[in-house]
Amino acid sequence: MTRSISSTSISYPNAKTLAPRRIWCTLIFTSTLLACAFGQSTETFPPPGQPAKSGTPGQFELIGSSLVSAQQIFLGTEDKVFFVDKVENNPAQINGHPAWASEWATGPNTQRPMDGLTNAFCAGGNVLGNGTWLNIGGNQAVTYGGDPAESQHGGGAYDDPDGRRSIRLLTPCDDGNCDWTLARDLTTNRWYPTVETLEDGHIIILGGCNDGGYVNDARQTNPTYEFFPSRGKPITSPILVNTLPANLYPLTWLLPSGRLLVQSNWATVLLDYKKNMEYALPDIPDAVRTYPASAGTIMLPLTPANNWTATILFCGGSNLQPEQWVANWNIPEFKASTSCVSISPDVSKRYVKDDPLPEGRSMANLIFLPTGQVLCINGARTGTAGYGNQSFAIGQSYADNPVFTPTIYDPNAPAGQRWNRDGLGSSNVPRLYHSSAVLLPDGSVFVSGSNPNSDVNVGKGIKYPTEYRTERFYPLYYNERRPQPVGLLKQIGYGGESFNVHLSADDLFGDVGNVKNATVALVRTGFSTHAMNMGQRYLQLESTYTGYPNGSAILHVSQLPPNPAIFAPGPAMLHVVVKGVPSVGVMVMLGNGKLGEQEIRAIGDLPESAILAEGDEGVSESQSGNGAMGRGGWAGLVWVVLVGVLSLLGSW
Ligand SMILES: *[C@@H]1O[C@H](CO)[C@@H](O)[C@H](O)[C@H]1NC(C)=O
Ligand SMILES: *[C@@H]1O[C@H](CO)[C@@H](O)[C@H](O)[C@H]1NC(C)=O
Ligand SMILES: *[C@@H]1O[C@H](CO)[C@@H](O)[C@H](O)[C@H]1NC(C)=O
Ligand SMILES: *[C@@H]1O[C@H](CO)[C@@H](O)[C@H](O)[C@H]1NC(C)=O
Ligand SMILES: *[C@@H]1O[C@H](CO)[C@@H](O)[C@H](O)[C@H]1NC(C)=O
Ligand SMILES: [Cu+2]
Repeated sequence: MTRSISSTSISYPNAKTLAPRRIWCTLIFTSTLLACAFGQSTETFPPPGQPAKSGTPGQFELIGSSLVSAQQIFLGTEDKVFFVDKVENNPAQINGHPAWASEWATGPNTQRPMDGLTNAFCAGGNVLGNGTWLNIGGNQAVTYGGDPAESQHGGGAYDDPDGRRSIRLLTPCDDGNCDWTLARDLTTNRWYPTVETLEDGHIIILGGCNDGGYVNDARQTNPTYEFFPSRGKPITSPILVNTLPANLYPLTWLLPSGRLLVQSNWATVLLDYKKNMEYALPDIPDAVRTYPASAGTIMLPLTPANNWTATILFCGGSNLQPEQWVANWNIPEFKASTSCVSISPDVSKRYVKDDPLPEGRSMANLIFLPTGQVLCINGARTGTAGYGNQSFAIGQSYADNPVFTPTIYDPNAPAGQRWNRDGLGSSNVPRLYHSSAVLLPDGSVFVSGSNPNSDVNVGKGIKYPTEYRTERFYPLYYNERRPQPVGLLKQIGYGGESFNVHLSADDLFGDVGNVKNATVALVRTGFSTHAMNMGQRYLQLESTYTGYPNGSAILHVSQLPPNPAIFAPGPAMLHVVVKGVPSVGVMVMLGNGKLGEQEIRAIGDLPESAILAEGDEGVSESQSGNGAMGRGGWAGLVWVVLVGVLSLLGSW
């Protein structure tokens, strides 16, 4: 790919267009200089190919049995899904005890057990700006049946130390040689904490409790937040103080304004973590969305069309009143909510009703597809998260009536038509409490887990066992020929020079007009647990296009908007979507790959979109080959240099 001064910017000056061109030549020129000066990387990926395996569009495929149950999963590299389970009697062993962590290589479909080090039961997780994943908090050491162990320092039946203060780190690898390590402990216990990545690639850790139960209570709550790397003692959060008992795993998103939206039980606030201030927003309507009501939640796509404004969607959950959060009535029969509501907290304080789910659901996972549509998968029509030995439980499950058929939300569809399950088949595997899902680079969705049991519980006649069966779900685009874009950057900055992505006539399905709808999207697939994918986010980069008479085209693509609060630094998948068909994703680094303040650059301007016809002036001259410039080109270059130098001297 050429990254010389953009040829489109310097072709054919003429009287009519000189002035605007002059301005954006300056921008391009200066941003090129800035990019050089600050060492912005221009390394690109080889074009992604076609998916390595085939699948049946709309259907699930059982791909094997996991080594540990998938309470928590994340995509760590383009090939590897990492699992973290609670400590339990999984048959897979590591270092002389049952494994509660593992790795699944999605290409070869092979696995290896990993040492989870301390009890990661209902931990939180997310990724740092430097690409290292964190798994935070957990439960005390346990023995058979999930009962407390005699020793909190290992050596019992499962040899698991207390995990409540643990910060476990994993820098994912593709050679099978990476392992979890422990950082210095948290200062307080956190079972069920939320973890969110911040503008500087550090993370904030919110909430949790000391020793669990169906819900939280005043005796054991930890209504505080703290940071990693540490910024000192935990800070008390009023919303977490005021929202007992359903305040575990508070639903939290970094907003483009730099504040955090925190939704807990019925309450909502904006948290300014830099000033330790909370600002009340209205209560959420219709249902409790936090654990154990466990709605599906997601920040909708941030796009040029919505000016990268964050809208958070909450779907399902359970309309339980405060006195009902006790496990002494028939919870598994209680109908889950169908209600979907959204809020755009940076621009409006109001919750807005959205199209309801086709059926009530607790524990739905909302998973981004590379198209920006949202797959709603897993969960139950009745009951809630949680388990116990009460007689009303189904086995030990507090939920019943699994939903086996996914449904897809299209944020661009008109109201009333956003949910659609046309062409989607069903799974045979109930995915209830402690199930998870994550998007894979080929656009299929990895689905695993479900374990409403205090310890491994498998065998005949068990309705909701400890689930190891693992599936891939293939969206309808799965078997289409995928675009193979050339020129995808390995590292994307906050602002900076635009880059060119080449699409062949085949990539455009034989119609250059399809480039008009082509989009370039970043997806952070997130850390999946308890019907949340912490850190999950979708952003469409700004782009324009030039289509050529031979049917190929170039997408001119801006880097990220110059604000890391819109999309925190760290790894993400990059896809080009043509006619609703995504390229196989490549894993890019957003920001400089380091913890700390990110460099912000001026946004380079983009050429105007055009589909050139045969004989359009300049096509052959300015675009043919790399660097062959006609007379107009040289004249343009002189302009650029002159104007650039003048502007640098500050006389413009
Ligand atoms: C990322 O930062 C953390 C915290 O400083 C550190 O432990 C980890 O090794 C870093 N990862 C990489 C890949 O540099
Ligand atoms: C629940 O039942 C399981 C299986 O019988 C048992 O191992 C466990 O100790 C029980 N837990 C509680 C809290 O009673
Ligand atoms: C887009 O958002 C930014 C702040 O993030 C604001 O400065 C700008 O005015 C907005 N543009 C439009 C067209 O609303
Ligand atoms: C492509 O974009 C046009 C105009 O924005 C729109 O009418 C059309 O529905 C889009 N097609 C697809 C397949 O998204
Ligand atoms: C199509 O035309 C463009 C612009 O002239 C050129 O860069 C590209 O190489 C051509 N592609 C093919 C396959 O001929
Ligand atoms: Cu849990």
